[in-house]
Amino acid sequence: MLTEINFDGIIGPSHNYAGLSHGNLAATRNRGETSFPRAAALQGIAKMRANIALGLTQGILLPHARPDHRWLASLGTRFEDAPPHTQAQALSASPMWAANAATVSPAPDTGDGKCHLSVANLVTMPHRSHEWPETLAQLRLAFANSAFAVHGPVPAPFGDEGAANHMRLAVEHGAPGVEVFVYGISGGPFPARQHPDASAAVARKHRLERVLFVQQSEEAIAAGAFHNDVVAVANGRVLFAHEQAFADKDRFYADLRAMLPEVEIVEVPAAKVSLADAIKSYLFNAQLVTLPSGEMALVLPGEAQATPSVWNWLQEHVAGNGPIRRLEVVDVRQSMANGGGPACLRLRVVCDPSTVDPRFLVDDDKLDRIASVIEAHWPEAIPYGSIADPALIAQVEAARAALLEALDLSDLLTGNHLI
Ligand code: SUG
Repeated sequence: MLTEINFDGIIGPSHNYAGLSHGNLAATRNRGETSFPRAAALQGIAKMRANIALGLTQGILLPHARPDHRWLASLGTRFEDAPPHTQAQALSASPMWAANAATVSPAPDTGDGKCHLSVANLVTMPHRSHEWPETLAQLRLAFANSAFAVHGPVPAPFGDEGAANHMRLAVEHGAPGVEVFVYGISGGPFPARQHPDASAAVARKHRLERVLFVQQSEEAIAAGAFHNDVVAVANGRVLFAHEQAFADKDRFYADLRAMLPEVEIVEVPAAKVSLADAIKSYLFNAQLVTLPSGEMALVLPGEAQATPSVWNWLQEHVAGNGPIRRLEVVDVRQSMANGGGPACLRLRVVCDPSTVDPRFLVDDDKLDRIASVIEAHWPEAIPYGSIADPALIAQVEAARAALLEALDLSDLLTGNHLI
């Protein structure tokens, strides 16, 4: 039985505000702030609990080794000797944003009937460019079953940021779907992080037949939508998007309707919610999910409730006949301050849960155990000026080791699994 599983990135103990992502307005605005890794990780756990309470299946991906000594060695340095910007890049907890871990094509969409996953190279941002080897190692463990095909990254310089720029529409999760790859060409002052050739390569490797390639609008990137999932989200047969998300929406909508006549497009007009409000509130970085009842819910960040234009639009939608029937508000403020909302924190995989390594699946009891490790080991606060402090580094490394041990995943500690 095919089910959608949300794999959330556990927020790592080195979570900090170094402002490393040009074009990500929240991250650059909060540069230099004190971060609260323990609270951040517990917010992530609470979000997972909210999803489980909705009746959804939940998985996890693990924090990576930080600082990344292997990456530093490949740059000919060590953490203590590296310049401050390199130290920050080596320490970022950015693997928490699992929507950028990989692109996933469920089995009903692929030529060989396997669920394909391609790890994202994330080459555009230096602090994210070294995530993929460890992500790949985790994917190979979690999805070792022959029901899956796990691929390495598309080579540089074709930037690939994974599921954040990919949407799947299907009448139901287990039915064949249309996969939509959204790429950027230009973003005004900001980089376009998804290269069209990377999207095309992933679609070929996944042996997809029903595919659309759609350009993200330049104005959306320039306004701070550094990934498509900041301005659009899809689930089942519903596409929920801002009016200004795509460069040529009329053509996209027409192509999509031709491929999936059952599609329902819920477009939020700029006159009701400006692009700026959509990006500030992360309205579209919500998890649009199908509940066991068959109804859809939107798992939203508190910032959406706090933005009047957004909340008014949502109230009207729910009061009317729209497909979103329920709103679930979660507090992921620590991640949001780095530009990562509820949807950034999760990677969706449609598969049979019995084919996934159970160490990567969670229920409330396991989340209790993870929360105890976080409470005991995660730093309470990281003032930006202290990110190179040796005592902090020792705590960060010990915290991850304690978590991996508690989850019987110490194999990931040695680094031997990395290519
Ligand atoms: O890549 N922030 C992430 C946020 C990713 C959000 N993901 C999705 N939209 N799916 C990024 O810009 C900031 C980290 C720092 O500055 O240390 C950061 O990497």
